[in-house]
Amino acid sequence: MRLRDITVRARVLQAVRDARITDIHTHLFSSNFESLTLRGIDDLLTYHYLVAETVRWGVTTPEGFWKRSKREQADLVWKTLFIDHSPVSEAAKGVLTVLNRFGLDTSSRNLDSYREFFDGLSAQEHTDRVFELAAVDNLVMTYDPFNEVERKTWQQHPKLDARFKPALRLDAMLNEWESTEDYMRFWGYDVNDYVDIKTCREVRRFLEEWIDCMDPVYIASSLPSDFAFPDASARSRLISECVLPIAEERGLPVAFMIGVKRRVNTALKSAGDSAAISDLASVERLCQLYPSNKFLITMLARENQHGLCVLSRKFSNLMVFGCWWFLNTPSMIEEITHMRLDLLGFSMIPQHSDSRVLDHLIYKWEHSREVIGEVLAQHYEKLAATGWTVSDEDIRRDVADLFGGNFWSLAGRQAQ
Ligand code: HDL
Ligand code: ZN
Repeated sequence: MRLRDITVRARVLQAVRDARITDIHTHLFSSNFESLTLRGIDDLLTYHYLVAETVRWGVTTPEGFWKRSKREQADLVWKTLFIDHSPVSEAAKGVLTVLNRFGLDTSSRNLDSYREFFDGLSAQEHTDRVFELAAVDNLVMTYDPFNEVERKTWQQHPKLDARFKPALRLDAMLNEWESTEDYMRFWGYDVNDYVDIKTCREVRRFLEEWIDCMDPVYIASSLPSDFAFPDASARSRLISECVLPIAEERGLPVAFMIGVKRRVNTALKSAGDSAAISDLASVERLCQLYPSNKFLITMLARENQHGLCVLSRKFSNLMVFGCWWFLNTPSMIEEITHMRLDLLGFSMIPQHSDSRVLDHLIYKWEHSREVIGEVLAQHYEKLAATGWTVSDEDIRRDVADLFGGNFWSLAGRQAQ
């Protein structure tokens, strides 16, 4: 390999390692939401990804797992996935990356020593250290106005930690309207189950009030694998008559995360969701019919990734983002990032972390930077092979676009 190629590779890997990140989708909470904050080793070990992987070994039934205390659950996960079998899955390796980055000795395999370390960290100090180790500048949270605890906290108008940006999450409205409309009626919105004109007016009022209260950077919802648009469902009318008009008016992107099959195994609770191939034609129609709306789209099925990239070439109001959930593994990130660079160049958002536990920011971004850096290096090496030279500024500009710039320009804001 020519000297210049080695420097290209080294410069790209360094630029990705140094990149400051806006993490556009997480389930983390600013410390104002103390009771909802997950952090430390027991929360890491009882992450629903690891619950599913533990129960697979037949060491307990799901019911038997849930009956245990969180500490006992963590003990069982640790024994099953780390002691009785080597922890090679992405989520298990992630726990070790976190421990290692905090300078803990993973070779000791001493779970109680890790507990002692995390018990010594205040929420604030823990948050600061994680942001520093992960080199994340800010992240977007998922706020669900239909979650009682979140609702109550928002209504006290909390002053958020500036690193935490809200997104208004509408799964309950779009995917469970039959039950959600009861809540909304109870809260004083004159709605009914067939989403007539009056209901649309009231739903728009609800959205306006929450947008005024939360100042979200986007509106979001996951959508089931059988999502179809438009159709005769309440969801379609809520999207076309309420969500998209308000989002357009407020200049807010709409993030649809498509392809989940919720609770295929109900006994596993939050670990019981699965994935399935979804209808790309519905995404096509959303972009076609609503050219003034800005769509952030990620899909859960590996089989949908290529078609989604092709659609993104056709519609500049479609920004593809992330390797979501079961696609957030090194092998899938590599495949999908190559595909996106080949088809979209730098006009896409390669990753979000989906972190649920504060410490996830460390491993999810370390693992993603490694894979995305390697993929980018190969693409720049191909440029170098044609005689095209890139300055360090070129590389840093491209990397900054991927890890925050593209999002903030889509959102029409600066990352303050
Ligand atoms: O719907 C979502 O936002 C998903 O990310 C789910 O929260 C899922 O449980 C998850 O955490 N995936 O990483
Ligand atoms: Zn998520």
